[in-house]
Amino acid sequence: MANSKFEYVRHFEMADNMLPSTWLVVRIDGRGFHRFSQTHNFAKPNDRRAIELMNRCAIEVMKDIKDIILAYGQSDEYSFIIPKSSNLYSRRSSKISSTVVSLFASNYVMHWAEYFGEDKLQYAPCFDSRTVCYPNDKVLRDYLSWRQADCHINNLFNTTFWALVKSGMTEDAAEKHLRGSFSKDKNEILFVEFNINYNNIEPIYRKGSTIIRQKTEVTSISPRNGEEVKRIKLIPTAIYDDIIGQEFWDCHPELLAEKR
Ligand code: DGT
Ligand code: MG
Ligand code: MG
Ligand code: MG
Ligand code: MG
Repeated sequence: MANSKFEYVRHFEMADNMLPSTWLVVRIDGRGFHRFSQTHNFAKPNDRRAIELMNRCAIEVMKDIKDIILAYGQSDEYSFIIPKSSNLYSRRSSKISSTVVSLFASNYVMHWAEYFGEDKLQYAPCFDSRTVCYPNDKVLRDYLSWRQADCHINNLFNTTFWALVKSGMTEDAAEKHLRGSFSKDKNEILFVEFNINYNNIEPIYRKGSTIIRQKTEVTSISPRNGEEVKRIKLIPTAIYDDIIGQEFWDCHPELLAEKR
């Protein structure tokens, strides 16, 4: 008997398939990472271990979910891009969101010690997730530009704020000092007072991390004759480029190509 009398309850489930032929973006974001970063003594303004762990999780997600063509991350968030042509999980929104975020969070816990060493994980981290569809390439690029601009604005602020605090200003005073300031003011404070040229700060902090599938030569040992075999594979790899300008997209034309 395939059917039971209980099976009608299936019809209470609502379809949540995302529009076909649109870009899908899954964005995950750490829940309460203001507290999480304090509890785990994240370095200010940027903790290299935390960023590299986030990147590792995104890479593991992309290794598992092959439909994702690019991921962009900064702070406690990551966005995963799924192309218009994808039919992943029949484009069901909650199925896609929940699978991506669950994989991400379990990898975060699984790989924590590789990045934080003796600094133990104090409590279970949690991430939220949403899937949004974007109708065309322009809106998708504007979405990614929005996230990278957010990274820049926050990083410039945080870099200046923590430089002021580390030089002896109270957090309240630094906050007041920077209120209403423009980018050029913060660049000037960094340069004049701290001898920091903001543009020389490592791109991983200024630009965030973009994971793309890069052609990489991998060497394996043939089980047949024990000889080395070299092959080109597409390996998800973190880069720290500007993704707002045209140049990145010209260098990677496959990302926006219709057919894949
Ligand atoms: P939410 O997302 O509404 O649950 O709340 P939060 O607390 O996660 O806030 P959100 O996502 O707007 O901001 C991310 C927080 O994580 C923010 O307080 C800064 C912190 N954070 C992220 N990366 C770093 C880092 O590398 N170093 C430090 N010190 N803090 C970081
Ligand atoms: Mg958060
Ligand atoms: Mg928030
Ligand atoms: Mg966030
Ligand atoms: Mg099942």
